[in-house]
Amino acid sequence: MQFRSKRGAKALLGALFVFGALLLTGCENGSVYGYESDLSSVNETSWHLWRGAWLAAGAVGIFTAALILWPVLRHRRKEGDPQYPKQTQYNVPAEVAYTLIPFVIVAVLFYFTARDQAVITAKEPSQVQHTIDVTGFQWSWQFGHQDGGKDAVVTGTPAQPPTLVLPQGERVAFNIYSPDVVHGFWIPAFMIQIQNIPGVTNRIEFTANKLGEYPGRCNILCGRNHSQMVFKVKVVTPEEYDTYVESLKAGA
Ligand SMILES: [Cu+2]
Repeated sequence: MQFRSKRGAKALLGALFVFGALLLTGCENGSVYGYESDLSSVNETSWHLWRGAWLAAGAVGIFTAALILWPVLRHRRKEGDPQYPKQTQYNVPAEVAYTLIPFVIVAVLFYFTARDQAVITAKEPSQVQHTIDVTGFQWSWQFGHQDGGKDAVVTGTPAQPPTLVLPQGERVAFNIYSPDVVHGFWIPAFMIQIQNIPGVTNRIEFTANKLGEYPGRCNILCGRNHSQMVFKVKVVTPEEYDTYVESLKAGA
């Protein structure tokens, strides 16, 4: 980029500043970060980590852009300057700084990630009100509602994707199975994904907070019809949930 005048440089810096300010002042609760902050118990933790990571990335990006643009704009070669500026490699303070600063960034991200992951994956058996077995198979999903015994099972097909019905405000434990290859149980709006691994039972617990319907998907490339491994999540009131499980039993 060539700037004929200082005005061009100032305009660019101004645009960067406005962009940065917009990024940093994103609204508190909306989906400006692509997710809602309170749709599920996972969002309540993950959303803040997600936002924090974006803000940190934005701050680092703006700082780095400024470090690049400052010499580019202010220290351009003038008439009479030598072809190359004075070379200053092996500057120990500079090298220590650019080793230390990335280390600090990674350490901070690691700390918050580990802290929040512990919350998200915590098992609280005394607070679990329902247990659902989630089996991902080539190429659909099966949801077994343990409240209803062996018969309260929904099995989907690629042509008829199943619906996972969840009770609003009640903590559900999910046992995650696969009989064939690795699948990924993913509910994007709930900021949750956990792998279905053959021979391993993964477990996750969470609470759906708001009534509504949300798309679910497999997010591990698992074979030819991977793209058809979709399902729907429907959050209903606890009373409706009980009625639903009863109807599954009766219909079986
Ligand atoms: Cu799959």
